[in-house]
Amino acid sequence: MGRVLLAAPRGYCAGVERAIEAVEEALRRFGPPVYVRKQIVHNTYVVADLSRRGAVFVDELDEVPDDALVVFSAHGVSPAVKSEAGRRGLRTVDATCPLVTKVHREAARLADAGYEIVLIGHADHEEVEGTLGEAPDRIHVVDPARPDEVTATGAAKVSWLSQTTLAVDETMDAVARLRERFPALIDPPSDDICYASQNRQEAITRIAPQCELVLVVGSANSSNSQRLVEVALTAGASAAHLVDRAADADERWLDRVETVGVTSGASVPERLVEELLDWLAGRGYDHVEPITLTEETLTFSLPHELRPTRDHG
Ligand code: 0CG
Ligand code: SF4
Repeated sequence: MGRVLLAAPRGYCAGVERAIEAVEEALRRFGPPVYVRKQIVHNTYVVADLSRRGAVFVDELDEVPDDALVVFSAHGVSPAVKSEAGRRGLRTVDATCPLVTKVHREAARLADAGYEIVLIGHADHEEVEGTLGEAPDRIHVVDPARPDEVTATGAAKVSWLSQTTLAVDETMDAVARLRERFPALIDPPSDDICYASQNRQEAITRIAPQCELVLVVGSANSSNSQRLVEVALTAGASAAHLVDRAADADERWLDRVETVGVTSGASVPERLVEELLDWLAGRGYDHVEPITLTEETLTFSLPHELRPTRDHG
């Protein structure tokens, strides 16, 4: 009766694969407990699963005992957190996504070169807190939806950077507004919005106009997942919702719906998508058409602290 358009790429990105693998490898190698500062990735299922296996998630380093091992999450940490860990002599594994680290380096480089930096992003997100920590006196965080609220810098040299998981179109609109305010605004040498965010947004954009309903699997605090809901609506879906699990979906959403678009955020295990597809099949949406925009092949090697040590024997 109904059909499902299943977007690809969806689900795990290279940074999430690596971060989860880092916690698993630390558990294998050192045994529990392995402390993790913040959620390793923003997915309630992943966090619950790793907790069951011996990971202990904490908000701040003061909750980590002195002799413990602590993993920094994929979203990155400010230099102050790293110094604190160093000062306490904690053993650390840095699972920050290399694409987030790239933004940190760029922020530090621009600040050293005397730039003021407008960081487009959500101030309460861990990634933005971490990047801001690279040069708190020189970075001004502005919400992508409200670029006019940027605090005037007055500096001759102004550049911009962004959170990696923003909506591409909204961010470019924000940059255009900023340029009106700061005509000398310098673009960063490369995009900060990562390949995974861009690909997932493009894939759902392709499908959304044909859908009366789009369901995005992802947790409420996952920035890239939230953006997929917004992008689907902008692209023409009649309705779009974020669901952590199939159990959160509401049958009333299916009223007069013929085509459902399905995708998932970069931190979402595929089994949660399968669970949602089962839920839909049970309600007559059993014809699933995969729509693949592009194949992703990028992988990142484990954090260096966990790479196999050379056998000197
Ligand atoms: O999309 P954000 O930055 O909130 O993170 P999430 O953990 O959901 O996925 C990518 C990463 C890291
Ligand atoms: Fe890295 Fe992008 Fe994945 Fe974030 S969403 S972990 S920046 S690849």
